[in-house]
Amino acid sequence: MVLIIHSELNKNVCKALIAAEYVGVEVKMAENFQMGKSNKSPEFLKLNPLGKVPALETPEGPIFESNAIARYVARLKPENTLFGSSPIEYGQIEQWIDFSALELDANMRAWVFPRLGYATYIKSAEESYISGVKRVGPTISHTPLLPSPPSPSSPYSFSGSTTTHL
Ligand SMILES: N[C@@H](CCC(=O)N[C@@H](CS)C(=O)NCC(=O)O)C(=O)O
Repeated sequence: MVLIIHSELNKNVCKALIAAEYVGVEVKMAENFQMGKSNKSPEFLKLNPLGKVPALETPEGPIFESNAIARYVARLKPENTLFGSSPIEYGQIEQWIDFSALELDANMRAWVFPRLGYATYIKSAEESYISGVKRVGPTISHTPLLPSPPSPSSPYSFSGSTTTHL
């Protein structure tokens, strides 16, 4: 089974692509995807009415939200324990997914977007987001490491490293 994911190549779509590689599921990027055009098309809006990427096509229906897509992919092979195999493992995995999205990603986006011209720059707000990022740093540097995915065959794989941060 090959699943098609609609997106430009960005950090959000990479969540699913990385999970797919660990689990051994084939996820392909939709061909000729054009950000700002493809994601506004009627076909895409059937996958995600918000018009945001990524969106995944599955045989049973579409899924949007990058974390939900990554979780879906991670659970596709019951014999693969990427998503854990006990309540404590499920809890710890969800903990890191939420930590990444809510503590790290949210602060980084809010810090960087005004600098890129996507939002209004407010000095005091930037200082608060920077201290938010600095606060999570020590936690990240103490996270356990996962082994590299077994097959580095995907064009999106990160070659050359033997371990990867969770
Ligand atoms: N919470 C969503 C965020 C999706 C999102 O904001 N995607 C951006 C690209 S990274 C997008 O599609 N922007 C286009 C738009 O807002 O119209 C997820 O994790 O999938």
